This record gives sequence, structure tokens and C-alpha cells, in this order.
Amino acid sequence: MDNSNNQTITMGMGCFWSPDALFGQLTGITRTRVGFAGGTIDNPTYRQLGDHTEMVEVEFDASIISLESILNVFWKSHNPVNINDYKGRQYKSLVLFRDSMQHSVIREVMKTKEEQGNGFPDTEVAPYTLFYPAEDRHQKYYLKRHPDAIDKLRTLFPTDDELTNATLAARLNGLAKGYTNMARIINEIRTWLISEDEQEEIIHLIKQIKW
Ligand code: MHO
Repeated sequence: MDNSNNQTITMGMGCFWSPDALFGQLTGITRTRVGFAGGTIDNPTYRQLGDHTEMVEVEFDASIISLESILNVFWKSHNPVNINDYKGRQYKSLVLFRDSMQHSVIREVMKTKEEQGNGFPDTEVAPYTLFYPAEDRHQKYYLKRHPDAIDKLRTLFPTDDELTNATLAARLNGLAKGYTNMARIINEIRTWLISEDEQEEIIHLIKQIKW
């Protein structure tokens, strides 16, 4: 689903498994990936992430969901405390912006949070440079607890990358974590810009999954 309204934002808010599912279930989010960013060492891995932070990278259609709403979900869903990196850099509250537009939206939302009386969020805000995707076993972590779901999705998304990048996998990962339900997902699929036959084929497939 490529179009000119697409934007990407990268957020760190603790262990990346839940944010993958949390953002993945939102209409307007076209894909999610988890990985490491914000540090300096080359080629971090889950076991050796060095000074990097666990982050979720979210691609979204800004004509459906605004950056502001995504950021509101971000700050509502974690405790942005970084004093002395007290939880370590692995679990920093961190947002990486792609351009000055995103930077100013981030600052505005932070100012609004402060005005609402909870103090200025202690979230680090920095320009995006590199993002290292995490190992496949960390992508769509909650969905991967359901082997039959993965088996069935493999008919549509044969490779690990295709599965990780699929909007459908993002929604079902949200479902596996309990953030959404099947009826919502099916209603949304009926709005996707694919043929009715393709919609029904996908709906048929996901209805067969044994959870
Ligand atoms: N080891 C912790 C966090 C995992 S998260 C990918 C746990 O099992 O919940 O950092």
C-alpha cells in the first residue's frame, strides 16, 4: 500500500514486543517492525545491543491516522522516565524524527502533555539515522505464539520479510495480544483498496485460524 501520504516514525518505550502489537492494531498503520536504534555500535543484535534502544518503527498513512494521534498513544502507553538512563538504554523512552515537520509535531505534543499537568515528558528526541531490524523471532512476537496463524499466513506471505511487513500480520499481532478483535479486522479489510475477491479470500483465510 504505497502512497505519498506514507510516513515513518520510530519509537522506544520499553520491551518492543508490546508496542509492535499496540501500533499494529491501529487503522492507518500500514506496517510495523521492531529493531534497535539510537546508539552507536554497528550491527546490534538482541543479545548484544550495546548502547542501542529497543524500538518499534511504524509506517502509517497520514491521511488516515495523524502523527499526533500516534504520539498520544505512545505517551499514554508508557512511563517516559529516563533520569540517568535508570532502566538502561535498552528501554529508553525515545523518539526518532525523519524531518523538521515531524520534529515540530513531537515538540507540540510534548508541550501539550506538560500543559495537561504531568510535567514535560522525559523522552529523548533525536534525528533518525539508522535502524537495525531485530531478529525474525522478535517480529510480530505475539502472533508467533500461534503456529496455526503463521502456517496459514505463509500462503500469502512466504518469506519472513513479507510476513513482518504485512499490514494483515500487524493487525493479527494486535489481536494475538488482545488489543483488537476479529470483527474489527474484518470490517477494515472490507475497506482495503484491493478487489472484493481478494478481500473475501483474506477474510476466509483468517477465519480458519485456530488460536
Ligand atoms: N526479557 C523480557 C523483555 C523482553 S523484551 C524483547 C521479557 O521476557 O519480558 O525486551
